[in-house]
Amino acid sequence: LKKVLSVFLVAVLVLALGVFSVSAMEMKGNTMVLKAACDHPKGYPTIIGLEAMAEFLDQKTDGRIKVEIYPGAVLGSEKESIEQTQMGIIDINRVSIAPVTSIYKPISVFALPYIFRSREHEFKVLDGEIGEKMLTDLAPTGFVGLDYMDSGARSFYTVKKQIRTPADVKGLKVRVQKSPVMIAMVEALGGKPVPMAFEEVYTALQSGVIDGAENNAPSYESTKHYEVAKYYSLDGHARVPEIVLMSKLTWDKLSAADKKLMKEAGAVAEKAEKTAWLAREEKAMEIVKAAGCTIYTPDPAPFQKAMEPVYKEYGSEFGDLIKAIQDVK
Ligand code: BDP
Repeated sequence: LKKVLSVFLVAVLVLALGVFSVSAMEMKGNTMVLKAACDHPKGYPTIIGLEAMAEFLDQKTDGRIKVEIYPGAVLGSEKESIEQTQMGIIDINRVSIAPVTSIYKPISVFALPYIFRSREHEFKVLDGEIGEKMLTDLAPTGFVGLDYMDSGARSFYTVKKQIRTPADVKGLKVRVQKSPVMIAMVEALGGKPVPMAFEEVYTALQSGVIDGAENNAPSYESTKHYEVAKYYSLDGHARVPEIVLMSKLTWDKLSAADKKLMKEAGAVAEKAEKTAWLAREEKAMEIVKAAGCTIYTPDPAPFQKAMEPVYKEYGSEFGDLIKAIQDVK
C-alpha cells in the first residue's frame, strides 16, 4: 500500500508542477513582459544593474521585451524567490550565490572563504571560462545564469563587542544566509550559525536573538543594521558574488536571437552594477563611520587559517575546481 501511495503522490506532484510551471513570462500582444526580482531597494547597485538590463532590452527590441523590476523582496525572501524562479513564477532573479549553493552544490566554490584573492581575481574567474561554464551548468537545476555582479567582501558586525580575532567569534550567534557553506564558515570559527532571511536580521539583532551578522558595507548600511550592530570588523571572509538567474522555463521559450540578446543584456547589467558598486561601497563606509560605528581591520591571516576545515570538506568533492580557481593569475 505504501508503494502505491508514494507512486500516487509522485503522480500528483508531477501534475501539480505541470500546472504551476506556467512561466511568469507574459505576452501582451507582441510585447513580452518579464518579471525580475531582487531583494534590495531602489537605488542599490543590483537594481541599477537590472534597470540597465531593462533599458537595453527595451531599446534593442523597440519595446518588444519589457522587464518589470520588483525590488525589496516583494516577491518573497531570497531562498523562496529562487524556488519560484525554478518553477517559472519569476522570470529573472538577482540573488546572492550563497542560497543557490543549496540547490546546485558546485557553485559553493565561489562562496568559499578567501577563495578570491582580490576583486580582480574574482572577476577574472567569473568572467572567464570557469565562471561562464558555471552559468550554463546550472541549467539542469532550472536556471540559466545571465551574469555575475560585484558584492564586494563580507565581514562580521556585532552588537556588543568588536571581533578582532577568530577567538572573538567563539560562541557568538551569527546570522548567515540559507547556505551550507556559510554555515560551515561560521562553525569553523567556533560561532553558532543562525540561517535566517535577510529581511528578519534587523529585528533579530535588535532583540538579541542573534549577536551579529555579516555582510558587505552597502548591505550593512542600506538595511540600517549598523544602527543596532555598531561594531564592524573588516575581516573580508568571503567575496560572495551576486548572480542574475533566468528561469529555464522562460529561457526555453525564447528564440535563439532573443537568447543571445538576453546574454548581452546580462553583460550590460553586470557592467552597470559594477560601476555603481564601487561608488556605493565608499558612500556606505562614510555613512556608517559618520553614524559612530567602530570599524576595525583585523589581520585576515588567522581567520583564513581557521577556515581549513571548510576547505577540507569542500575540497574532497571540488578539489580540482578549487585548484583551477586558485591557479587563475
Ligand atoms: C547581500 C546580497 C543579498 C543577500 C544578502 C543576505 O546582495 O542578495 O540577500 O546579502 O545576506 O549582500 O541575505
